[in-house]
Amino acid sequence: MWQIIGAGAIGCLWAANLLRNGEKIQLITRTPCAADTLKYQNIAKQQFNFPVSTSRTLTRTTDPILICVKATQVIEAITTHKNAIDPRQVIILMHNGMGCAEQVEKLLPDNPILCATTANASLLHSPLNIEQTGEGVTYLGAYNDKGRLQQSLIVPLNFALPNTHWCEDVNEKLWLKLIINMAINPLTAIHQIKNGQLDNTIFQIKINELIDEALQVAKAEGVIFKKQEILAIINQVITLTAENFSSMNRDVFYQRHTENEFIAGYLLKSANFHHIDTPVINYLYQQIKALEQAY
Ligand code: KPL
Repeated sequence: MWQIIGAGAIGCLWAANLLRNGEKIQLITRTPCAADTLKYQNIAKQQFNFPVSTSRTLTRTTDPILICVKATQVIEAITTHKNAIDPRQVIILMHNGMGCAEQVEKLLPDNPILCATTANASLLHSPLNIEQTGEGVTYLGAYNDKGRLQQSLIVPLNFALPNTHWCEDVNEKLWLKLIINMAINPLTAIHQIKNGQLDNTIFQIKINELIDEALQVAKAEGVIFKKQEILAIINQVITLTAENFSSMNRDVFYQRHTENEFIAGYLLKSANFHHIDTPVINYLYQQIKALEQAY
């Protein structure tokens, strides 16, 4: 039985697609959940209702745990359920931003840990009621040595959501997503605009500057990207998600805690360590922090 911590848009998307293939699922929620049916509309607009079990506590098994809460909630989730986690259980982390896996490894030093990044998009209309709004690639790879032996998990995951791949160097994919989030999320949150509005020249100039900074940091960490390729990918995401609000935009709008520390904050810590000057990233980081403090 797969246990998925976090019944948000992405947790429910994996739950629905694993259930569709006959996998057993338990969704772990922070607050009690009255619903016992997962309503799912796929990208082809077909509707499904899956009976699903939810619980506030983790059941003791040795099966994998997929953690789909936001980066800001990962450590709290692990701490809450730590006593029910078996050291043989594979922990899969799937969220925006970086910096959580290091902390998870300290809490669960014996567990295989995998990191994942997905470009599948989904919208949570109400508890346990989701619509898939975008199809994309998912990469999964090992964070620690024990994780390297878990490649077989790709089979049920790829069967659930096609275009899911095992990646020998998932770190590079995580960095790519981090840079995409750095380019899109703070600007759309500060200016309260949709992703598509970033095609405006004023924002394109800012994106260009912050990509220069982010790529220097990535390079110092041993991850090398070509600037023109990264800019093309970012602008493709901007076009494909033109009508969407980024997750950080919505967090600021609803006055929720954002993933700032795990996106800009992570880049700044690394920049500081490598003595790299990153004024644009720092400015955006401070702006988001100020918005959060004003809630
Ligand atoms: O991941 C995203 C988010 O909104 O958090 C995208 C859509 C890629 C924008 O950064």
